Amino acid sequence: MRTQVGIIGAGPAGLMLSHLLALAGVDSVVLESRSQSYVEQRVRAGVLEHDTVELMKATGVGERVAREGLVHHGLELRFDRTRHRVPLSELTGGRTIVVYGQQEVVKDLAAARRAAGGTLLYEAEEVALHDLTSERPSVTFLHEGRAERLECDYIAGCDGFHGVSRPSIPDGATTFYDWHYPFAWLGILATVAPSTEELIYARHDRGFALHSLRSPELSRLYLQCAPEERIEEWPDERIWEELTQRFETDDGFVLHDGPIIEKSVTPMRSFVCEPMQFGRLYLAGDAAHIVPPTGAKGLNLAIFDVRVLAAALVAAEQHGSEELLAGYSSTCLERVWRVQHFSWWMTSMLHRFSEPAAGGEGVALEDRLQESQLAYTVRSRAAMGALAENYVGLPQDFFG
Ligand code: RFL
Ligand code: PHB
Repeated sequence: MRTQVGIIGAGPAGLMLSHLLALAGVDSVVLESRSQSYVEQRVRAGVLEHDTVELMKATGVGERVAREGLVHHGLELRFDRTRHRVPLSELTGGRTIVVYGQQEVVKDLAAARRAAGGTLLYEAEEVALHDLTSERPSVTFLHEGRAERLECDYIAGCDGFHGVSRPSIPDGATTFYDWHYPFAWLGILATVAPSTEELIYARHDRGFALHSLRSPELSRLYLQCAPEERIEEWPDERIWEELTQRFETDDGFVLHDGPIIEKSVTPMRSFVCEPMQFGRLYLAGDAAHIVPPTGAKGLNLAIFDVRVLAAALVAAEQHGSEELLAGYSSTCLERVWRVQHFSWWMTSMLHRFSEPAAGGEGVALEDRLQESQLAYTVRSRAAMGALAENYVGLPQDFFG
């Protein structure tokens, strides 16, 4: 088998890359280890930045997000039993975010690739990368019981944090920056109307909680828990009780509960691989970096990477110019580090790092710092503006 660009992984990064390349006339093959239904049902992100949605619309995969996506103009920070609205659009010259499930983005992209005759091979096993520093790298794999070899000009590693692409780079060729947080998120999807119109990020002595949504009938909520938390110890009633306490306000906020249809625990880390490239292998999305989900950035960053990578691969394939490819990693990393900082900052401001102090004594320094930072953020228009412009996504031209 032969193609111009071999793409490992059919998540948002791999599928969007294949889609953008096809629009420019560059051929690709996407190899995915999971089944199509697994990939299209995996519940993950929900917040799309302004430019992510604009890109979907501009490239012909935005019809459903335009119809079904929930456009939001603000969010709420909740602490000390009090609500504080952050008017995102007002602070960013009219930019918005759109709430639309990641699996819906994946479905839309995969459908577009299939309609255009693209090759997506699901349930590819034993995927292995070869000859990355040669001009003819290749990928071997098993598909429907047959051993295959895909010869390519370039390989895009879009296979997420646990994929094979990054580990195929020899030791010492890249530097890893890695940080684990001392907590995780327990996430649920519930068939109940959201108790809020806008997302609520709540800081509470019992830990962080987030109220998000998917549709007028589906709510998505998260609560901070221990990294080693066992999901079996969280029956539905316990989850709702905990969430109710963390969202309580002095003005009587009511959290509606309902049947929980999905539950999972996500550990939190910050990770960057520098450079995002080795020989003719280019890493994009979670394969190259992980951000804690408090900033709602991972999927958006993955889309930004492949937008840069697609332009660079098109220049190389169609004009023989590798200049953009040479700058791929440094172009992406500017945004990656800005987003890393924002995600770390949101996480640090809203989560509980230590156990609640007994009897109110010995309150940790970080508690006081969080309280001060939150109060400043909602009182200062400049501070709120900084949160808003990062949250909706800094525009393309910000990084020069
Ligand atoms: P993905 O989505 O992990 O896709 C990688 C694909 O590669 C496949 N794969 C392989 N294929 C072939 N061979 C192999 N050896 C392979 N190994 C793996 C996998 O099966 C998979 O299909 O990475 P990609 O495309 O880079 O996309 C990144 C996003 O998925 C991720 O950053 C977001 O989900 C992060 N995230 C959020 N991002 C946002 O922008 N906004 C949000 O609101 C948001 N909320 C979240 C999140 C992530 C969460 N979890 C579960 C980690 C909320 C949560 C709880
Ligand atoms: C979600 O809707 O899944 C979501 C929203 C905001 C976040 C993370 C996840 O920060």
